[in-house]
Amino acid sequence: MARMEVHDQRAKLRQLADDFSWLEGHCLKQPELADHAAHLRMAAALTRNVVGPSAEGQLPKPLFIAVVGGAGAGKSTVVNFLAGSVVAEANPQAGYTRHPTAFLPAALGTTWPTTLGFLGPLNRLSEAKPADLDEDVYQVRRVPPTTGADPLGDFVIWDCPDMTTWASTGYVGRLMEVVGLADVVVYVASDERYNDEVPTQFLHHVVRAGKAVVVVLTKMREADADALTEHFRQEVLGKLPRGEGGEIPPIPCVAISNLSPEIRKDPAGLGAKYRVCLLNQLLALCPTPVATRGRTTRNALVYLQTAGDGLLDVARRDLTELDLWRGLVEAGREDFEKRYAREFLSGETFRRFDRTREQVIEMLELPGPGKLISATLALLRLPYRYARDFVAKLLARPEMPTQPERVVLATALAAMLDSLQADALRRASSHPVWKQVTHGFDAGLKTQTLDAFEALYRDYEAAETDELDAAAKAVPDRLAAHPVPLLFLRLLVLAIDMAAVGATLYFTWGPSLYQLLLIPVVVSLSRQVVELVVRQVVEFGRTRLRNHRLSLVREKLSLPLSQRLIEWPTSGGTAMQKLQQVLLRVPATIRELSARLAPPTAIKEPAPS
Ligand SMILES: Nc1nc2c(ncn2[C@@H]2O[C@H](COP(=O)(O)OP(=O)(O)OP(=O)(O)O)[C@@H](O)[C@H]2O)c(=O)[nH]1
Ligand SMILES: [Mg+2]
Repeated sequence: MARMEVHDQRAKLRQLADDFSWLEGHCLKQPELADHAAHLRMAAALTRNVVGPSAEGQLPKPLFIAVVGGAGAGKSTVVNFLAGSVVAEANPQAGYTRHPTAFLPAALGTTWPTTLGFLGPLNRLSEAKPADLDEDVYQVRRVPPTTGADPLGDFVIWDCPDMTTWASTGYVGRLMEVVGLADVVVYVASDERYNDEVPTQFLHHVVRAGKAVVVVLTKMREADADALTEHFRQEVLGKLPRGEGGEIPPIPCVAISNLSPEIRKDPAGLGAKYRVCLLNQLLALCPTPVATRGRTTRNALVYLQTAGDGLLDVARRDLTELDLWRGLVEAGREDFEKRYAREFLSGETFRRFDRTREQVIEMLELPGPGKLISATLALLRLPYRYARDFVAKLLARPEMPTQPERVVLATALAAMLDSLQADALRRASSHPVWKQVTHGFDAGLKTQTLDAFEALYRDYEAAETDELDAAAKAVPDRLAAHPVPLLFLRLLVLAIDMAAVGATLYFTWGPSLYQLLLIPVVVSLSRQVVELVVRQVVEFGRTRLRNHRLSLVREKLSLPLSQRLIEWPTSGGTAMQKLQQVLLRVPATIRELSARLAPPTAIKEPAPS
């Protein structure tokens, strides 16, 4: 691999482990996701301690054994049996061991993994300290050399803290880090607490992570050994989850019955019977370092893939709540628009259109010599005009004072924000998204949104002025641009007048003064008809403008503002934004790693029979 590539891959692995850790923290904040937290912690540990070193071509030696179990189960004692001498501090106080200690066989020399980020958050102690030191540290100790070949010469043995309180964040993180590293996990359970819930749950995680497991049952009476083993097989091992698709070897059970203090002090001599049995089972699971580490890595990748698939579960609740937020904002936007239509548009008369009407009627007057006719007709209609204006004045209702448009919009927006704030507050205890939105409102989200509105409004105002002008001038402009149809309309209007006059004269023939009085009435009537038609045309334009105005408000104001609000929880470096980032990044990185480390093997064609 080129240097660039190595560097790139390291950064990606580090990012992946960090993302898992971040997701774990995210889950710990939500009680119903606590179960995922353990998965994610395991995934982070596997990334740092198995996948990372393998990707960098770390040698399969040393292999790692992690000895785990409930408090006081006898883990430290089992470590001594594995090492063949008393190296670990066994202590009657349950929960004594508080940080992991690695015991290096003499045969291994100074070999120690050097991958960056190895054992993640744990710092290596430079000097020996008591096993009950309760800090995020680990220590490395040497096993004194034995006479003859050491059967576990390739293995580092880890004495681990218990997992009794592993649901809390305390020292269990240290345990998980080492379990992630392990090629074999030795699970110790004592007779009185062999079926405790928390250690058993932990065993489930270990198996799902694809670790090879050896069970050691301790402290039972010699006579009960077989019965207890059988019981454990059925009650605990029988209920293990199925693996994630990796190759998980069967789980052997070794019984170490109640040991006298003398045997405990001499594991390789007086305790040899138990020790040999334990070593045999363990070594049977580890044919060669290459095969063993290969399995650990493959299973880790399988686990990471399923962890990647499980991410959506982690985020499902968040995404549902985000959808809910989106729905609330959308509903708020619709209310906002309805309120604008009701409180402003429906009362808005667009006075500008009154001028349009007059303009159109003027345009219908005859030009040139026709002016004379128009003037005559106008003269004849004079009494009608006065009467009409007089009646109109009588009937006119005082105009309703409407609020300025900007005020109506700003008020509607403020109301929408208040209602969103109340909604978020009501849900604040149900999910972090709402808490975040509530904090946002406390920190001025409303003012920010109203400021954004003011800025958008300037744009909107410019657009609406142009639109009003264009809409009002539409009919006169069109008439002016088409002189032939205009002339036709003018003649039509004239023809109506003439026809009315002609018809009146014809039907009431026999000249008299009354008949002459009828003529102003008739031309007034025909004028009334023309004006009605013009009014209808202009009114049509007005309605169209109202609809347009609503879509203009939507386009320039309500959509951008609601979009802003919808995106608010997932922008500006918030937890939700990070969540979305991580959800995209993690599966992509895992796919890439899997492709690089375990290229899919070609499916073999079945041999023709
Ligand atoms: N009687 C008897 N005591 C044992 C046996 N095995 C271990 N012990 C004692 O039980 C106590 C706990 O054993 P440890 O090996 O320290 O257990 P552990 O699982 O490491 O415990 P923590 O580190 O405290 O979680 C110690 O005092 C041991 O000496 C046994 O077979 N019989
Ligand atoms: Mg211990």
